[in-house]
Amino acid sequence: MSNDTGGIDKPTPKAWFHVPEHGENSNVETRLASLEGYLTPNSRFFVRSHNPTPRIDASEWRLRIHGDGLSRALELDYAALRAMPQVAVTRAIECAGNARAFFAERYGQQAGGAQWHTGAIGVAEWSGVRLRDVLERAGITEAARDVLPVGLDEKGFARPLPVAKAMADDTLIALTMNGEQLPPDHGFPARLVVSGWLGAASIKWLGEIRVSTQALHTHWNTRDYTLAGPDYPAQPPADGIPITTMPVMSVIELDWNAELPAGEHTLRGRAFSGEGRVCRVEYAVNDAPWRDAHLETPNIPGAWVRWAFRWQATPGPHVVRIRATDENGHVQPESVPWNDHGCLYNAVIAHPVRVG
Ligand SMILES: Nc1nc2c(c(=O)[nH]1)N[C@H]1C(S)=C(S)[C@@H](COP(=O)(O)O)O[C@H]1N2
Ligand SMILES: [Mo]
Repeated sequence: MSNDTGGIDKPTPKAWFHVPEHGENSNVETRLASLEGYLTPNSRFFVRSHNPTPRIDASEWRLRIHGDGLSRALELDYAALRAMPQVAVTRAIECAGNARAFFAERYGQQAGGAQWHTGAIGVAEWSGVRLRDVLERAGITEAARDVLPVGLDEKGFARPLPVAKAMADDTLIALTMNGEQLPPDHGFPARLVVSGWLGAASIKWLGEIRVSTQALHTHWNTRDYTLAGPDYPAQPPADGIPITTMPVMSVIELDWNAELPAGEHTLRGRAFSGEGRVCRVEYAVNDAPWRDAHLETPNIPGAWVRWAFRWQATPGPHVVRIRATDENGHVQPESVPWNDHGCLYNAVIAHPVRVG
């Protein structure tokens, strides 16, 4: 292993990944400067796991679907899922804690958790079975309220979602990622993909789905992955507001404190907004006024859009700022109020660049 990432199965070379400070050893963020095409290759996709990657034998594996919101319990094996109609979607998965490190910069105090910069996001083409198709096969009833997918990793990571989101067209039990069998680190043999929601909704190594007529609560929608702190009301039993969709945000394909030669450069990056679509990206270098960056195609809702601008770089230190706006008029703010878990940091970031 080239980094201290012993819980992860795939190689994590420094050319492709950063290891965030104070992370567990099953966390790596994508080095955005290493991205090339629209999709994040599986080999470079960030990994955020609360437990080491489990080794699961697909031939022994079963998905158990049960609960009082169903007419019948169901057990599906890998072959049965593969035999059902397969659907493909291109969607982002972004950790709710992406960019958490910037709370420390702004408030002089670290929010608890891995100190991610902006690389805890990736976009892939996922294919598999609609969760809705499975729930309908189990005879989901009118009274069903919450759906709890449970992971097979050591401590059984599990976070509920409401029936409406579970039944959405693009909520998948994914079996493939960018045309390959799901890699072990990303949830083999099956993971949920919950479009536009925080990454923690997209349960990996799925083993069980419980459908309840009651509101469901786990550690992961009450004590963590909530907006909690002085500016946020508690929503008992949660210590704050349980996080659902991800806000508008942009990232730049440059390392922190990147060094560039003087001369003309094309600076590139990506912008995204939960379930929606980004329609404008602006940039400002140092104190210059905001100007529009060029948006490329494709621009898939729930995934991201690539942006670019030309920059005549003169020697010295510079600061590059990027600001995205989505189709609903949401703009990246100048600041984000403190929250104890350091989630949803989507403020404009002053990115330092040194030109030699
Ligand atoms: N079973 C299980 N699913 C999980 C997790 C986990 O620790 N265990 N981590 C979640 C979190 S917090 C995120 S951000 C995404 C990360 O997905 P990735 O590792 O494929 O990038 O997976 C989610 N699904
Ligand atoms: Mo996450």
